[in-house]
Amino acid sequence: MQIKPGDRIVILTGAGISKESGLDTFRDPDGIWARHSLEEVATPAGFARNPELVHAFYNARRRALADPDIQPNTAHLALAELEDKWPGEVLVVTQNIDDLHERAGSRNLIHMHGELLKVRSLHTHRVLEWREDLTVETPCPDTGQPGGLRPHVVWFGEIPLEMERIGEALERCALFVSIGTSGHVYPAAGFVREARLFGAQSVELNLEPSEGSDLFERHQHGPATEIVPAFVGELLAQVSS
Ligand code: BV8
Repeated sequence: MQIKPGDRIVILTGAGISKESGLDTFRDPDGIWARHSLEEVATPAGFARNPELVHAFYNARRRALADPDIQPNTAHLALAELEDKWPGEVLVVTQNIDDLHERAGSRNLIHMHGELLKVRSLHTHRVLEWREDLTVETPCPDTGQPGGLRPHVVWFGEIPLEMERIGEALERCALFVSIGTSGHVYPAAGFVREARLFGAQSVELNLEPSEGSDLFERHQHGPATEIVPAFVGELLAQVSS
C-alpha cells in the first residue's frame, strides 16, 4: 500500500464493526431487518403512521446500548489509536448510531445516519442528548408541549448528515477504508467510488465480501476484532520505521 505518514485517511464503518460488541447488524440472518420492517420503523412515513412503534423500536435499542456488557471492541480501539498516532488526518465516518467509536476514543468522527443517544425537537429542530425512553407524550424541553420529539436518526429517504464535509474528505484522502458494512445503503456505499475518482487507494475490511467488494483494490476478510487491529498495526509500523 503506497500511503505515507501525513496522508489523510477516511474510514467508513457500518454495523459489522459493532457486532462483536454485542450489537446486531441489519442484514445478517439474525439481523434487525429480519425482525422489523424497515418501512415501518426507519422511514418518515412509518413514523407518521405509527410513532409508538418507532419509539418502541428505538427505545429498545437505546436500552440495549446502555447494557454494561456492551463495550467498544478492539476494532473501535484500534481506530482510535490510529487517530492518535497517525501523523495525518484520520476521519471516521460511521453509519452506526451507537456511541462505541466515541467511547473507544475516536474524536474526528461523523455519524452520517445520526445518533441513538440524541433526539430532535420537531418544534425547535434543536438536537438534545437523550438516554431515556421516548414516547409520543414526552414533553419537548424547549416548549413544554407534549410530543414533538423524534430520534435524531436519518431514516430512508432522508438526507444523511454532514454530506458536504464527507465529500471534501473523500476528495482529499489518500486511503479509503470500509469496515463492517454490506455496501447496500447509499450514499455511503458509493463513497469508495468518489474516493477512487480522486486517486485514493481503497481497502475493504469485512467478515465477507460486501455488495461493493469489486470496487475495492484490496480486501481483508474476517472478524473486525482480528483484521482491524492487524491493519492499523501495518499502517503504524510505517510511522515507527
Ligand atoms: C438518501 C437508520 C438522498 C438508523 C438507516 C428510494 C427512495 C429514497 C431513497 C432511496 C430509494 N432507493 C434507494 C434509496 C437510497 C436509500 C438506500 O440506499 N436504500 C437501500 C435500501 C437500497 N438511502 C437513503 O434513503 C439515504 N438517504 O438517499 O437521501 C440523498 C442522498 C445523498 C445526498 C442527497 C440526498 C438514507 C440512508 C440511511 C437510512 N438509515 N438506518 C438506524 O436505525 O440505525 S440505514 C441502516 O443501514 C443503518 O444505518 C446501517 O448503518 C446502514 C447500512 O447497513 P450496514 O451498516 O452495512 O449493516 P449491514 O447489516 O447491512 O451489514 C453489516 C456488514 O457487516 C455485513 O457485510 C457483514 O458481513 C459484516 N459483519 C458482520 N459481522 C462482522 C462483520 N464484519 C466484520 N466483523 C464482524 N464480526
